[in-house]
Amino acid sequence: MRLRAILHVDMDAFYAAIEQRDAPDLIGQPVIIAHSGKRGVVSTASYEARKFGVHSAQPTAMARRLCPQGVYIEPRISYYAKISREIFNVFAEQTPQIEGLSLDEAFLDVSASLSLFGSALNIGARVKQGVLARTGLNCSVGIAHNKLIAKMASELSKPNGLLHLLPEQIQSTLDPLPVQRLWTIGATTQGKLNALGIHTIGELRVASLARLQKALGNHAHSALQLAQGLDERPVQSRTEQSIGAEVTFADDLTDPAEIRSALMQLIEKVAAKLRTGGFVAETITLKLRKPPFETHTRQRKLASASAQTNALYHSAEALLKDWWRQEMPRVNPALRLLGISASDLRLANSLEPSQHDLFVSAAELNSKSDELTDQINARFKSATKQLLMRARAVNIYRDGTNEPN
Ligand code: TTP
Ligand code: MG
Repeated sequence: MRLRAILHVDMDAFYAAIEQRDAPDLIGQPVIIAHSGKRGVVSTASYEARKFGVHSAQPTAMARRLCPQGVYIEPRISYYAKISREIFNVFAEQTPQIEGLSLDEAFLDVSASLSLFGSALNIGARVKQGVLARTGLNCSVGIAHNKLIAKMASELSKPNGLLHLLPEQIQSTLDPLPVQRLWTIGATTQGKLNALGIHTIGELRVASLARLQKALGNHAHSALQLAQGLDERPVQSRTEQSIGAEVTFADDLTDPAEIRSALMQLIEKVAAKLRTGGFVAETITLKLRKPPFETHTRQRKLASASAQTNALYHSAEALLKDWWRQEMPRVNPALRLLGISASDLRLANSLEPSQHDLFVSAAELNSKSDELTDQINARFKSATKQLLMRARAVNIYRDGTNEPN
């Protein structure tokens, strides 16, 4: 059987590296990209700052205690998303098989590109050169015959690394590492494994399935597979993917106004994810469950591909209305679960509307207020707050008193 060639590319200290690139006097300094405010958290920290114990998801207040001399910068997500699109353009020059995991991270299946570009290592080097030339930023590239090992290889190679783990090197490389280094093994599973006396990947690899099943149940088999470096999951390129969100209500909803409000919250979430990933969607699907378990789906194409909250909401609401109309004549119409998914994804056009346009179209206005909402969402997690702030964001921009940068 021919082995696949998979690359995992991950930018080094992505947000911090961008800020250092833009202000060269920050190079070599502990730079911390963090939300300010009482409950703000750190998005990321430059490698210089990590020496002080500063890391992603840490409360900003704690980072300030650990590294008071650090340079603290508020994240500029939509700017980073723009740079992310340039990086993904470099990936697209190597292969169409790209699975983006976040703004700064993707799997590339380059199996079919080998005859064109030579070895996988060659392609990895091309990616690094291309990203550096186009953006001035460093990334790390891991290469292997599956996603699990490629991802671990890029982590092991950081920063600015390039590492191809060959099948015969996998066992000896993985065995000494702690189990939590296995991609998809989280803190809970780690705790359960540690309780069994299993700390390293090597110890997990030789553990008996029966013993693992007691602690991990159904996940025992896949944990063993991971420890053996086995992973058959395909690289799923964007067009096959969808972005979605769903909610199961503690009490079935019967009030159309409440259902619409739940729909708006889901749409906000999905639209923000689309924008963060730099996508627009052509199709929207609504999933509706009546108590107890009867599930319906309704789908429609958007008038044009979009990631704008208003456009997505407009289509989803039409689908919801259709469904509700059909359910109305029945006794006690109620909704237990509501889900939204956006599919037929394409890369958003990176062309920005001119900054100097005096006449801003409704679509541009929406996209500006969406951009503001993304920044606000990053700060305010509570759904009610998001809705309130969105309403305010639209007004702020219409007034022209506080234009987004
Ligand atoms: P990561 O790739 O996890 O981190 P990184 O690129 O900053 O550093 P490295 O990969 O070299 O270890 O995440 C990419 C970006 O995503 C990161 O720059 C900031 C953002 N991010 C958050 O906002 N919050 C988080 O909790 C994490 C993990 C990342
Ligand atoms: Mg990264």
